[in-house]
Amino acid sequence: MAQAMKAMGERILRKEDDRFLMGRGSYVADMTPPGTVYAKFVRSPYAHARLVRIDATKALAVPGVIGVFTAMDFKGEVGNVPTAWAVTNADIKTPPYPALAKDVVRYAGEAVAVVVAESQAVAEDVRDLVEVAYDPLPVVVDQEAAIRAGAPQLHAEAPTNVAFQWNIGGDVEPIFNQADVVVRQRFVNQRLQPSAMEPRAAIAEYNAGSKELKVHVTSQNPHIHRLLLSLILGIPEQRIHVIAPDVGGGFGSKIPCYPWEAIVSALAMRLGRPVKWVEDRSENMVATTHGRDHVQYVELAAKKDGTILGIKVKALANMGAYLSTAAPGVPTILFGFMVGGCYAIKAGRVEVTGIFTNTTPVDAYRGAGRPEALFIVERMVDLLARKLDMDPVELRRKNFIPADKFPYQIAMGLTYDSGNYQGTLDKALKIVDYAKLREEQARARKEGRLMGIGLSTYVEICGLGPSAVVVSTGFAGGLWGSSTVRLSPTGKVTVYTGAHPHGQGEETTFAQIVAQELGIPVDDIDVVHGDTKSTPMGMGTYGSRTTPVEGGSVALSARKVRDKARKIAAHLLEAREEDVEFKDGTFSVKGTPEAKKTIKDIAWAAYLADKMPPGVEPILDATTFYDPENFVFPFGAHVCVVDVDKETGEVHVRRYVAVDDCGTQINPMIVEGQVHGGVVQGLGQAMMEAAVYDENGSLLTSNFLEYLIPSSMEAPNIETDSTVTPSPHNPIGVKGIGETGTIASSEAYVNAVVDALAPFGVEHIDMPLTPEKVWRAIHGK
Ligand code: MCN
Repeated sequence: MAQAMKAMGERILRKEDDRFLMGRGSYVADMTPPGTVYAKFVRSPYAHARLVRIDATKALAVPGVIGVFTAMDFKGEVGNVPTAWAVTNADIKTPPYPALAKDVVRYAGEAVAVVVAESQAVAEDVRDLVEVAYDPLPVVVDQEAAIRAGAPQLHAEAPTNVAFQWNIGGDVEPIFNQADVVVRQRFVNQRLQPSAMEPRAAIAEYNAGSKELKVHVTSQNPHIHRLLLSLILGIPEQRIHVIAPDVGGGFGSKIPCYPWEAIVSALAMRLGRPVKWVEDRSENMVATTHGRDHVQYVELAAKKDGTILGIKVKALANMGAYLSTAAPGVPTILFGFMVGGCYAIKAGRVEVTGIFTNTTPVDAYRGAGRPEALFIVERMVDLLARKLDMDPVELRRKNFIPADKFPYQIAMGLTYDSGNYQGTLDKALKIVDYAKLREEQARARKEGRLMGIGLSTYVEICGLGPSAVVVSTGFAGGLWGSSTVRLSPTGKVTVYTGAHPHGQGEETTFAQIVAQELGIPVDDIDVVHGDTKSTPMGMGTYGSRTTPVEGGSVALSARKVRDKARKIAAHLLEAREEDVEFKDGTFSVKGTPEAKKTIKDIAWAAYLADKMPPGVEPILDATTFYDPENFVFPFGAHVCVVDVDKETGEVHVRRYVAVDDCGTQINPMIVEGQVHGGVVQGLGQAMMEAAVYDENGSLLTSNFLEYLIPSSMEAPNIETDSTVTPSPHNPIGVKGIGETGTIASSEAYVNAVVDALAPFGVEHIDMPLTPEKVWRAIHGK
């Protein structure tokens, strides 16, 4: 059967892969409008210093240099970068986040000046000729050190470097007093550097005639970028046209509006020429936001029989030197609500302190808050199992929220929409043959071999909004989804979405949704995104929200089109609307099947508009702004089986099984692809990734020799399977899948390694589990 006829649930190849795999994509760096000049930022090598003097004399003497500009040159023109998630009830401090440092630099990599030249090469060379005199100040990079008395201070507005203090949950002491056993652990969820294939880039063009600023930028959310640029530059939004063309991955790091995008825009207006800035990899490592970076103190209380009673968490979140766009919401809202995981825990209390340090700002990174939360609860459950001498499977089963109790309100107040945690766990255990693995492990231990089995049974929150809930947390935007579904006279479809997929595949899956609703072949449906002029105001792609929220909107728009088409069909067929049936793209009259019109016929009729029913407008076209009534909560069970080499500390993943439930699947092949990518990203954190600063605040991991990410050599074979528990409130029953793998996999891996090392009494190792760390744990160092 031709691929084109398939709709939801089908494993069709991605429409976008033709251009991505054949080098036909169109990225910001590929574009060079006539007359383009090139910007390069001069960045501070010091993590904390007073700016004494900037001397551009030598740089300006180089042929081809157009100018060197500092903060003073943009006074009154470029404002500070606003925080879009000023979390409520957190006494949040938002010190100025300047586009270019004025008097003080607060992290190594902060921009102090910008060079503009006729060529990229000259701009790059000249960057090093700008002489900047710094007066170094004391540095603090560690969040625990930053809140100690006498620590260096970053901002006058934030005494003791505290950016915010947030908490959730009530008094857990009464529940803890009923406990027979309490397990305690300190965790370091290390800082990571999102390593998208394409670094960031922007090209700004200003049309003095129309007074319009056009910015091509690597963005996950062009409309949010437009809003933030408007606020920073003081230009009305309708005069800013933001286009995010193909984007080579983001993983959260392309959500924020970065100051340098505003500077490039201001330069284009000043110089009257297009200004292009393309980040190089070294710049990307210091100037693109980092992720995670928590220190967590956790206590889990339980009865002797394994019934979990309550959880207490104190987290210290390193925010870096400034609060980036979405940053405060990540270690609070996206973290705190989820620390109870998929267990029927009676009480929970989470206290989070956001802390300024002399490091690159931290913001969302795949999973954003949820990996930090699920890691805690899944490790704590294993620690409890060890303490009670119970099998971790049995302990989990005992405490799961039962499948017949959904929708289920958790102790933290959220309501999980649907779930069957037992179902995914059973399936995963069957695939690995858990009982047999445990037998094998017992034999291995007798023979002195180290084999470990690690579980992760997770649930996560995604599909952000509903708007009212998200805005109540302090987020400066409703998180609804938007779409227009428009049929041309010949019955082909264009879907305009407020999302901006950048590798996830919605050009295909959104076409599948419309194909399902309208019976039109996928090949006849194009999805347009990423341009503020052609798409409805939209909130972009992150938080695995695109399919549940934006996709929900697409389904609703398609249904509106179908309803309108049915009215026109009934009129043309001289039947009552309720007598007209719709199947496989054709309207027919009940009882007289020969009386029929295809949706294509109706598209043509709606274009001619000469025989329309009274009150019905021409053209098949509908727009929906869909605000979901709840979040969606995907879940699953991952099992990791490892062998550890006692002599070298090396870990070999023997099996990795992921059974996930993201509700109705639109394209199971894409779902699996997302799980693969997500799992490898989570394993990267567990195995090797870590951003490391020295005591002077220099990022030691500023290239791919020092900052290790997993390659195909380290990535294990990932066996995927699924169950399907639709979300009851979503128009198409879907939940997100884009982050589940990352949220689930690091704890599955660490649980497996710690399980392998149980004979040595090892209870915990902080990530990344490098061979050296594992070896030290084995040898008691
Ligand atoms: N899908 C499906 N059925 C479902 C759920 C999803 O067929 N029930 C499909 C979707 O239609 C889409 C894909 O799976 O094609 C992922 O959808 P979704 O879970 O809605 O996630 P988003 O599109 O919102 O993507 C965001 C998510 C996040 S938060 C990060 S970070 C991430 C990720 O996706 N960054 C990525 N995956 C990435 N993949 C690539 N290639 N590049 C990135 O930067």
